[in-house]
This record gives sequence, structure tokens and C-alpha cells, in this order.
Amino acid sequence: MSTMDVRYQPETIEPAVQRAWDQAHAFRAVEDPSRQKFYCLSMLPYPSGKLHMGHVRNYTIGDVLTRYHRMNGKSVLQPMGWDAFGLPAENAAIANGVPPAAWTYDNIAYMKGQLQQLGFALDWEREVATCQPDYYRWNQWLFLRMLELGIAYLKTGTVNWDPVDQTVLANEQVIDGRGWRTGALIEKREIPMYYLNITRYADELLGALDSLPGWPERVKLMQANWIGKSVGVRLAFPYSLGGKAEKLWVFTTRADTLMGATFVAIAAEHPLALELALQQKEAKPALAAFIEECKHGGVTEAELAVQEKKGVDTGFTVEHPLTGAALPVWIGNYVLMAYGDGAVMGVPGHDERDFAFALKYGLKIQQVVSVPDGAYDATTWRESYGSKAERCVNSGAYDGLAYAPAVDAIARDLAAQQLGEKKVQWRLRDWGISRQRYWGCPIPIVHCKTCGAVPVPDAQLPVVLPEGLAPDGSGNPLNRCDPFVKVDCPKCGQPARRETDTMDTFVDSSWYFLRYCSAGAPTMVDARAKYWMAVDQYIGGIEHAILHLLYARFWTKVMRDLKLVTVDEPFTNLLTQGMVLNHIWSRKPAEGRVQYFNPSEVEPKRDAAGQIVGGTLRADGGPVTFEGLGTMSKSKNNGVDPNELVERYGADTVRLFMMFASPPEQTLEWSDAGVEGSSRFLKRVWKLVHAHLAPGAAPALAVATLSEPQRALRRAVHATIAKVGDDIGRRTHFNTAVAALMELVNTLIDFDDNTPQDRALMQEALEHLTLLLQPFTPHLSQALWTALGGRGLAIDAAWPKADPAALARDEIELVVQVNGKLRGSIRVPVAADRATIEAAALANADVLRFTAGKPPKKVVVVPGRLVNVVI
Ligand code: ANZ
Ligand code: ZN
Repeated sequence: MSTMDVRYQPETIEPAVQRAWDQAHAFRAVEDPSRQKFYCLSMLPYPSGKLHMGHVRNYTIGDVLTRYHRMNGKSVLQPMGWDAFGLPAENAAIANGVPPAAWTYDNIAYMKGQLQQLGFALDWEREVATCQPDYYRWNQWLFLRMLELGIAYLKTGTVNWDPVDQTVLANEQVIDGRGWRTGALIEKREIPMYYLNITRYADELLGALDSLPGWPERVKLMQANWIGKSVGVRLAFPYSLGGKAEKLWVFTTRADTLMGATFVAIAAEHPLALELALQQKEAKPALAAFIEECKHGGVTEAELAVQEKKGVDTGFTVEHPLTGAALPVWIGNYVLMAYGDGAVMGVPGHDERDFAFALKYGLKIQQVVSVPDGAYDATTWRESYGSKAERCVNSGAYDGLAYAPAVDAIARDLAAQQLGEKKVQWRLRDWGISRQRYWGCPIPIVHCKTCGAVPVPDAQLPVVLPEGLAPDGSGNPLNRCDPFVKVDCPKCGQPARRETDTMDTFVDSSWYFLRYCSAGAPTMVDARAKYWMAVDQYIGGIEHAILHLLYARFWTKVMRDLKLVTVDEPFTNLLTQGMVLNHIWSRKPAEGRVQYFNPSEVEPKRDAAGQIVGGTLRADGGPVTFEGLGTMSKSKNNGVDPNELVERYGADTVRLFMMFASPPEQTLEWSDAGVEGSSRFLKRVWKLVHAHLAPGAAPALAVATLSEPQRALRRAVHATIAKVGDDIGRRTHFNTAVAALMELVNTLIDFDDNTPQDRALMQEALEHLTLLLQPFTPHLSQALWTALGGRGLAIDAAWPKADPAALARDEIELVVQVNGKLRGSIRVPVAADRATIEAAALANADVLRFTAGKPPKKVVVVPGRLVNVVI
């Protein structure tokens, strides 16, 4: 044995093992109908430049599962690809003039190298980059099918308009109402956009959550809230304007409070608001001014929830549908045009927002539902005022009714006058997919003066995005790219204009997992998708719990309805991994912005209990402030570069640390000491195996003749096999599996292997250990497997099976009590009968000290647990 082998050298082992995998095409997935399949999918990365620790954690989890199921005989698919369209590539282009395509492809090449360095068992033959025409042509193709079905349609939508750059901005480019580059006040503009009718599937998307037991409850709840099914009443307030009888509709979930409506509030974009403002341009300029002001405010529900409630009185009134009373109409900034009817009945007595609004503007507050303690006070809001659990009061004929009967009675009375009916309202909106951006999938439409919006014929797909353009911040460069824009109308042949909007990048990630199954197919998907779908395990960040997962579920259902796939749901099991955290260190200079320092540049100071109390910057010895733990991020400069770690310790150490540090769903706190510990562990394993191998080959194991200490060791090995398999396969708790492996290694190190059978036993133990390590530290596992005499690739070996005979114990330990007090313990054969157990207990030295030989009154035996001697 050369000394070289005795030192653990990941820098030589890892590339060599990776080459062996490549040569054997070890991770090529095959559709083998004779085997059970396992489709293990990790969310595809955005090619931002380099991997971060979140990626490493995500993909290591996937890799552990992939290797485990593979060794358990399943046919496994673990693919990888790139979510390659999107804004950061355009921003990079603006910053340094490189076209987004070049930037993206460079990043992909670099990050692919990083993934390969980490030794993930990926089938690279199925790689997908969503910016490639042979992928996105199918976005376009399916969009055309959706147009045919009426699932895709054109409608005006609101966008953020930067008046200086003359361009539309994405929501994330609007900061405090201003353009990110220009600082100009952003305006809302209405432009035609394509929408996908996801609301058509709202019912199924909500109901089917119950068919997903493999999803975290939290994610299902977030989806359900997002879809937001509200059962209520749509009702109308009659009015007349310009001599015409009209109705102002509102949606309410609290029709039981109708008798407490004291005003009506409408959204600034509501047609009635616009009409009234126009009519009273001279008399009431405040209306138009307020509507203008609202244009710069937030549009999302979250923004509306936090902004100060403001409004103006239009001076106009509508009729209460049941009492006929005149109610003032206000324009309110807390009313969303996009929800329900863009108008609410104001019930300040029982709705918190209306209450705040009424207090501010001195509107009438009327109690119409009882409160638990009987005391209603119209000057301060209390939670109980919003309760549905009480009964109607001050409500005439409805007094005394509980919530449900009150809603029924009021809905009936409204229906009799055609002023209302029960209605289910969804929060979910149709999905607007048009983006006024360059780096995305072109929407396959041509605009013709004569024929209107004409779909590009299938035969002309893909509509290829020109790759050489570099945006400069002044809008979509496609608009100025004549070779792209100028086309003949597919219908009449006249000169026409190609659509320059591109698709939301969520389209790209809505079906990439289907393309992996059907890599290279001349159709969108082929029969292979039937074999692989649904995804058995999906792994990714919780930040995608709502939109990405919902869109992917929707897209899959559309493809199912088009008979392209057979599954109803794409992802059977979902694991959302926790964030990777690290310390945050900062310094606030006298002037200017806070500076953040990477934890590697700081020397922390700790108190006696080990808590960090401060630190100094190594570079200048000056103090820095400890801000606690936070998600690793560029903005806080607290990331750890995976590359540096791999170079220093090897990929196996990084992988092992990530799996050992915490359960996958919880946050992971970065720890240099933890990485060191993982590295030391692998060195010990390496040393242990080579020390065992040094004297030469071990003889065959003769299980039948083992001594008790030998059996105990074998029991430990097989108990570990059982535990590690259960932890990975059933519990997906990898940290406890690693802990069990570490414990086993300690046991093996402590074992003196003196006899040939000891060595035979060690050989078996180390072979098993090596295979159990394969999911976590596959390179080390492979090198040791070969050293131990294993043939071929360890990943092709069968996962160790716990031998029931090894697990079985001959003897068990029973606790012995005297008069219910613990006095000692006895060892008896597992199969011992009552009489034998009694005799052993009474003969036990500890028991004899208390019984002094007196015959007991009674002996109670609880099988497998204890014996109680009563004297
Ligand atoms: C009167 C009322 C009284 C309400 C009360 C609530 C409590 P969910 O559950 O989310 O569906 N609403 C309706 N349309 C709105 C819009 N466009 N913008 C802002 N708010 C709107 O919420 C339904 C409730 O939200 C409705 O019921 C309405 O206020 C408000 F004690 O009507 B409610
Ligand atoms: Zn035409």
C-alpha cells in the first residue's frame, strides 16, 4: 500500500471519479418499463453568474434522493436546465453593453462546470435552456392552442410607465413609486396584453390541493389563499344619472351587515368615478385630482393594505337596495378595481377598513351585529366587531338572525327585486403574460392593419428572438429591429408588424419538467413523458410556493385537456428547503451608506457563553457591528462561495456539511467549524478503511460462529443500515442519517480487530458504510468501494439491506423493581418464559439485597420491559 492512498486527497479523487461516471454514462436515465421509476426534480436555476449556497443545498438534497432510489433498484431521472430568460440579463447588458444572450450562455457554461464539480448525478443529455428556440417554440405552440381554446385572450391591462425612459417597467423596477433608473414618477398606463384564463381552472386548482398529501401543508395553504375562494353576495345600489336608471354593484362576504351600510366606496378607476369626475370638472376638481393621485399609488392588495386610507366625497348618492335611503358615494384608495366589482358597501360598524375611513371622514357608524360583551363603542375599533358568530341587531326584519340565515334572507329579498344574488368570488386573477421586454420568448402574433392580431401559423414556428441586440434602458430594442418587426401578414400577405412583447418568464418554468422527459422530441412532449410523469420528488425554495407552482399546475392541466399529458398534477411530493443563513457584519461610516463585511473578513468576539458580542475587521483592526443572522445575500455581503470551499475541502465535505447541519426544511446556519468537522470525519473514514486494508485481504465472514461482541458490532452495522434507509427514503431527514453514520464510524474505530473473523466483520461493515455514504459523499464512497475490492461503480451496487438475523437480539435487558422502585436489571434470552424471568429476577444480587431471601408476595412481569417483585 503506498503512502499516497493513506492521505485523503479529494482534489485527485473527485475529478477521477467524475471521469469514471462520464465514461460509463452513469447517469443517463432510461425508460425501463420493468422497473419502478423515480423522477427527482430540483428547481432549475436562473443563470445569474455563479452558484450560491442555496443552490448547493437544493441540489445536494436532490442528489441524495436520486442516488438512494437508484441504488434501491429504481430507474431514476434527475435532470438539470436553465431558466435563462429574464430581466437580470438585460440589466447586465445595460451596465456593460454585452448582449443578454452572450452573458447568459457564458453564465450557463460556468455554472454547469460548478454543478459537475459538485458531483451531482445529473443526466446532462436532457439539459434544457429556456432561451433556446427548440425549447421556447413550444411555449409559442401551446400559446396558439390556448388562443384556439379561448384560454389565451387579449385585454387591456395596467402597466408601470416610466415617462423619462419612455418604457414599461416591471414591478420590481418601481421603487417607492419611481423608476429605478430615472427616478421619475411612474404612471399607470392601459395597454393591450395577452392573458391566460387560469381562473377557468380555479375550482380544480383549489380542490386538487386535497389530492396532494406529499405537499407541505403550509404551501397548500398559501396556494389556497392565493386562489382565494370567497362565498358571498353580489348586490346593487340603484341610482340614476343623466336620467338613466343604473345599478352600482358591489361584492360582499357580509350581506348580513347590509342594514349597516352607510356609504359606498368605489375604486379610482371605477367607470362611475371617471364619469363623475368628468361631469364635475369645474364644480369639483378635487375628484379628478384624487383620481390622478391614485394613479401613482400601489396596485397590489399588500400595498393597499398598508397605505393610509384616503378618499373624496363625490357628492353623488345611490339608494340602499332594501331601505331606499340615500347613501353617499366616495372614491376610496383602499378599493381595488381588480377585485369583485371595484366597489364596496361601506359598513363601518363591522369592517375595520370602513371603520377607519368613516372615523377619518366623519361618516356614520352604525352597529348591526351584536358584540359578545354587549358593549359597542363607535370610537375605537375592536376585533370582535368583525365577528360572524353573533346575531343581527338594528336590522329590522332580520334582527335575531345568525350569520347564515341572515345572508340567506337578505339574498332572497334582494333577488326578488333583481338587486342581488349569491356569488362565489375568486381572488385569483387571469395571468397576464405580456412583457414589454426584449429577453424573453416572443409572443407569436402579427398585427395587420386589415386583419388585426393574427396568430403566427404553426409552420412558421419558432418565432426566433434575434440574439445580438443589447438593450440600453430606453425600451424594448425589438421595437427598433426591423428584420424582426417587419413581416407580411400571414393572412392577407400585406406588410404588417410583428408583436414585440415577450412572455412572462414564468411561462418558461411552467413545463420545463415535461421537456426533460421528452428531450429532443420533434413534438412538445412524447411518450416518454408518460413513463416519467408525475415528478416523484420536487425540491426548491419556498419563495416559489405560490406563483411558480400554481402556474406549473395550471399549465399541466391545460396540457392534460389537450391530451398531451395524462397526469392531473405535475408534482407528487414537494420539499421546500430552508434558507442558508450566515452572520451579518456592518459598519456605518459617518457619511454615506452602511458597509457590509463578509464574515470571513471578521474576527468575532464572544462572551463566556459563546455568544457573539462584537467583532473586529481583520484588515484594519477596527470594530464592526454584529447584526445577527440573515439569509446569505449579495446585499448583506454574507455569502460563502461554493467554489472556494470545494477547492479547500472537496465537494464531498461541502455536500456532507449541508446535509448534516440541519433538516432540509429548516434554515441552515453556516458554520466554518461545521465544515471543518465534516472534513475531519471524512479523513477518519478514509484512514479507517486504509488501516483495515493494510494487512491484506480479510477472510470470509462466518456469521454462525460469531462471539457476542462480534454480534454486537454486526448489530450496530445493520441497525445503521435500517436507520439510514428510513431517514432518507421515508422521512427525508438527512441530518439524522449522517449522525447515525458518524456514530457507526466511532463504533468501528473503537472495535479491536484482532482475529481473522474480526477482520471479516470489519470488511463487511466498511463495505456497507461505503455504500451508505454514496448519496452524501459519492466520490469518497467510490474510491473506498474500489479500495475494498468492490467491482465497478458503487452507484450501480445495490443499497445495503439490513439482515434481520443480525438485528435480532438473543438476550434482552429487563428492569427489575422491588415494590415498584427501580433496583436493578437482568439479561434474559429473548424467548425466555415467565418462570425463567421470575427465577432470574429473584436470583439477582441487587434484588436479593432488598428481599433478604424472603419469598415474594407477588411477581409482576411486563414482557419485554420490566419485572416488579412485591414483598
Ligand atoms: C361589506 C363588509 C362588511 C365586508 C363587513 C366585510 C366585512 P374577501 O373575503 O377577500 O372576498 N371588498 C369587496 N370588493 C372589494 C374591492 N374591490 N376592493 C377592496 N375591498 C373589497 O373580502 C370580501 C370583502 O372585501 C367584501 O365584504 C368587501 O367588504 C370587501 F363587516 O362588504 B365586505
Ligand atoms: Zn392581414
